[in-house]
Amino acid sequence: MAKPDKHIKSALTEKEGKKDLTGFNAISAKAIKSKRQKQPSIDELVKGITKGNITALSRAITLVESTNPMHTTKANEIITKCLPFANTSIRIGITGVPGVGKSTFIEAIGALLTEKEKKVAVLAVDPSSSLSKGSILGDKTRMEDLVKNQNAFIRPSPSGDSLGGVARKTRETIILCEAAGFDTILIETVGVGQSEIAVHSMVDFFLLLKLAGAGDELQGIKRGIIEMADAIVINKADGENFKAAKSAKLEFNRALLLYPEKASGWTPKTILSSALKNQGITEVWEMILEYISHAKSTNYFETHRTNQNKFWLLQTIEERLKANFYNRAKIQAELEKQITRIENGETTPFNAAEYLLGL
Ligand SMILES: Nc1nc2c(ncn2[C@@H]2O[C@H](COP(=O)(O)OP(=O)(O)OP(=O)(O)O)[C@@H](O)[C@H]2O)c(=O)[nH]1
Ligand SMILES: [Mg+2]
Repeated sequence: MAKPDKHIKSALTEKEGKKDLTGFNAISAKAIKSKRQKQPSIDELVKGITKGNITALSRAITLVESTNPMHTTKANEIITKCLPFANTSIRIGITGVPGVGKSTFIEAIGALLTEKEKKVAVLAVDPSSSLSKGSILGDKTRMEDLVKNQNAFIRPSPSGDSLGGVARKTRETIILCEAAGFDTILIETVGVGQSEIAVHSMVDFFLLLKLAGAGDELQGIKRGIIEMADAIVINKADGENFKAAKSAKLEFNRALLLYPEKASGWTPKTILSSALKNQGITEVWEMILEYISHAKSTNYFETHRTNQNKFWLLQTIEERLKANFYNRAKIQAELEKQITRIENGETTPFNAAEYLLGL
């Protein structure tokens, strides 16, 4: 693929460009124009992606992540054209509190899978990363072997102000990665907010990483997340921690029995791992394969994906309707007035809502 930056550089170093400002501008404009011309077309990008070209894939993801409406239109077309090649991977969500070892675990399982000739894409849903940037840098350094691996592709979390926006971008990125031939998609998310619900709604298998010895409160894990998990992996089961991890496993196994049966008919499993020492990783992968073959044999795999698509359809409509409503100038002006009227006892919240919705 052409390198537009190189092109500009060579155009700008031409003698005339240096001597004469007008000429420089002309050359510069020419260079920019040619840069624009060198931007790959939608079809070129799609072709590149389906051939497994990482540059094309990255460019398309950048379009998906862009807030420029022109880019969004282009991205939508690319996604539509990639759809027939998508839906082919196993999508795995990995959650757990900060520091539990998600990135280290992904590095370990990523190494195992690429050894098995699998192509692994690692994505992240972390709406807070646009503020802190910390986890992006952290992830890249903690997955230093995987970053260099030819069969792995790591894309940090897209920045975005809303979880809905980040989730949409990640879902579209999954489609692009699948079209590019990635057969295993790992999605990391920090288990402290709403983001794990979003990730749970875009994966086939949801894995919760936990630490031994810390209560659920300490680990910031809500009951709902345990209920969503297809497996609990107690990480850092090494050194002095090993004993505690073993008893935590028994405890979780007992606790899991109290949860209602999952729609998939799958009984969640508990596994010990040390991502750092590369222990228990194969066991986790074998369990995931067992789950996938179970889910496929019962047709749950397909039904689940269809339901997820329905969920995102409705979710997107709701978000759009809400945004359209609140962004209207009339609503923005009237909302405050109605709040004051409620405070003054002049109207009720229900009447005010009726009034605003009727505007
Ligand atoms: N002893 C031990 N340490 C581990 C293990 N897995 C990860 N760690 C260490 O725990 C720390 C955090 O690991 P990460 O993989 O960055 O954790 P994370 O869950 O991705 O963290 P965030 O991205 O910040 O949410 C690092 O210092 C790791 O080396 C393990 O199995 N055993
Ligand atoms: Mg991490």
